[in-house]
Amino acid sequence: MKSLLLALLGIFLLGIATPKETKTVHMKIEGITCSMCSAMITKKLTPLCQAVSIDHQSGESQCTYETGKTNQDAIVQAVTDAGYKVVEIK
Ligand SMILES: [Cu+2]
Repeated sequence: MKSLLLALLGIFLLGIATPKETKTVHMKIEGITCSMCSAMITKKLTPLCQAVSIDHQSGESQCTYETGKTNQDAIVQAVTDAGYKVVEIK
């Protein structure tokens, strides 16, 4: 139990010490018809991403995330959960 706490503390301190690495995923999302759709997806992505931008006319979107916090698959899954489909990842 004590070692677990120490391990957690270590991870915590490491998280502070290391600069956060970010990546941006560019996706084309299908099924967006209006600004409400992009607002819905943004709401789903906000807990995962530092920055989200979605063009509701083209479906082109960008999502910047911390590599240690989440990954591309989780982001695609969040879009899917919102009821939309990622058709292209760049
Ligand atoms: Cu809509």
